[in-house]
Amino acid sequence: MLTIYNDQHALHHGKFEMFRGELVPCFEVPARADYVLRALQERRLGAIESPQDFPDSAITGVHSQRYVDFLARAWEEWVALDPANAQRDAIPSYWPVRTFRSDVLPASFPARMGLFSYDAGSPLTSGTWTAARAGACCALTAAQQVLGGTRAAFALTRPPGHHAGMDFFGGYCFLNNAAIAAQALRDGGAARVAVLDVDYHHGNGTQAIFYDRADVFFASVHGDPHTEYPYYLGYADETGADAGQGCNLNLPLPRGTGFAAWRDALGMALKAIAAFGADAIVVSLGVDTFEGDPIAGFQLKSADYLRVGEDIAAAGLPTVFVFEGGYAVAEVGINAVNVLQGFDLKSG
Ligand code: OKP
Ligand code: ZN
Repeated sequence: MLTIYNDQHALHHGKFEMFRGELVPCFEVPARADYVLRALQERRLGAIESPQDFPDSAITGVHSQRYVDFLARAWEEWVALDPANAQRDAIPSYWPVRTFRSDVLPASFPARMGLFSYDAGSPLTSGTWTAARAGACCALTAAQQVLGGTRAAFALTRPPGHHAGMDFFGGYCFLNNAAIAAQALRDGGAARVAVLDVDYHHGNGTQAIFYDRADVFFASVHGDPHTEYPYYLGYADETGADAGQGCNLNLPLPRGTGFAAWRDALGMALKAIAAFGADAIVVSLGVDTFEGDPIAGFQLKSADYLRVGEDIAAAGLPTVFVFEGGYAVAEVGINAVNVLQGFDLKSG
């Protein structure tokens, strides 16, 4: 498995996230990627290459220009509010919910930060834009390799991406790397692309980006949003809109679900992707489905991830893996690389 990696991910290093009325240390830390990199090297899974650079147009295919402009300048605006802010992460605290306007961009930076986000758990730091942009370039490079005939490639990136929407950040995500890769596959000639999201949390951003499109199928297995983050999207009755009707499949499962039931759901997602007639797959590879994950509730064991990789390989399609969640830091490398190794063994 070819891996695309860049150490600029470490420039995104949030200190604290808001959780139930207090600031707690961030779960989404640079060490996560370090563990995955080390596991890849130890198992000699294949070449590890640096990303190429891509123009902003590769990002604005799925994100709005005004959101990209906001992100690119956010840190300098935050520090301009108060020089002491250089020592503090930026966290939003106002949001324009229903009845407020989102067509007017307030001059106030905190007001704009709220307009472009949906939670207080995703601190924006001095290096967030650089890290997120480098991550998107990893996803784009992986997609480029797969378009060029490589069977599969893994974008080892953080921060994750699948909660980020067309014009908002949240859930630790700023740029939707999986959506950016899927759009690049489309632009590069794949007529029909599927995004398979196996992270514990529903990929609300990816779903929303492609919800009314017939050319990108979104399938997700995740914790039931009635009780699990992101709560407001990810229900089974969300099947797509307009031309995209029938091109969205949510398979929510109760907290506590173990591998047998989870694997059945994965099988349903893969069956739907085959029926859709996808030419390529982008996998949002979160391993927070692990039994030891501190912020999630499924019960997968490390060895189960080998089977996950095998099942995905059996689809027989060119595949871009994009790293998402997984917060049991010491095990995140074993679990993610088990998926990739299972895939490699099965696909020969
Ligand atoms: C990102 B990804 C934890 C509360 C949950 C948001 C979780 C985002 C997960 N204190 N906060 O899907 O792995
Ligand atoms: Zn997750």
